This record gives sequence, C-alpha cells and structure tokens, in this order.
Amino acid sequence: MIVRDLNGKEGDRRRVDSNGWHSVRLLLKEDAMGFSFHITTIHKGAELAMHYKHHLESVYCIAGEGTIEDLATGQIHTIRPGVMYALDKHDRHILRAREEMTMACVFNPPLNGRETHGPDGAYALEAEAI
Ligand code: 9YT
Repeated sequence: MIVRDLNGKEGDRRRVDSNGWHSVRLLLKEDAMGFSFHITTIHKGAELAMHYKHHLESVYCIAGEGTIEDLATGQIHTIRPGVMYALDKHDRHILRAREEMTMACVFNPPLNGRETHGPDGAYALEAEAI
C-alpha cells in the first residue's frame, strides 16, 4: 500500500511549479500503478494552452471556477467543483482560471515526475523523475 500526504515534506518534495500552475505528483511511473495522480493548482487568471499528444488525462475540479475551450470545436465548458473532463482524443484545449482552481488529475501513461509543457503544449514521454 502507498500512503502519501499532500500537506507535509512529501508534498513539498513532489511539487512542480510552472507558468500559471503548480502540481503535487502523488503517484508516478515508478509506483507502477499504470497511471499518475496529481493535485494541481491553477493560478487565478491563468490561461493555459495545452495539447497532451502523448498522454490521456482526466481532470476533476475540487475547488475554484474556470472554463475549458475545446480548440477542435470552439466549445467552451464551465469548470466548477464536481465537473470532470477527460481528454480522450488528446484534445487541444485552453484552460482559463477565473479563480484559483484545485484539480485532481490522472495521466496515462504515468508521468515520470518533472514534466512541464513544451512549446507545443505537450509533455515529453520521458522526463526526469522526482
Ligand atoms: C489541468 C492541467 O492539465 N494542468 C496542468 C498541470 C497538470 N495537470 C500536471 O502536470 O499535473
């Protein structure tokens, strides 16, 4: 069994900061679960264009409010607590945070640890571990 606390030294060690967000990566590839699991904070006012070409991601909003724009269709969905989105087609999207948002995120294949977005909005398949 794996038990980890977001609030504590383990959470600090697993935190990755980038432009407009930070994320605590609670489960990673090295844990051999077949997915990674993160608690991500999107900063208020952030506008993030992303395109996970190599990963599938699902995201559940725990707190805060914003929108997600599907760049294939132009459709804009409100994201608030209780709403989940899944990028099942490696969908190009823009996430906009009206307020700070807390999100639970799952990636398949799992992240190694230190991934941040490249200029194409994707994470590389191989990256440095935590
Ligand atoms: C919601 C989203 O994709 N935010 C970017 C960070 C990502 N969730 C991560 O790497 O934890």
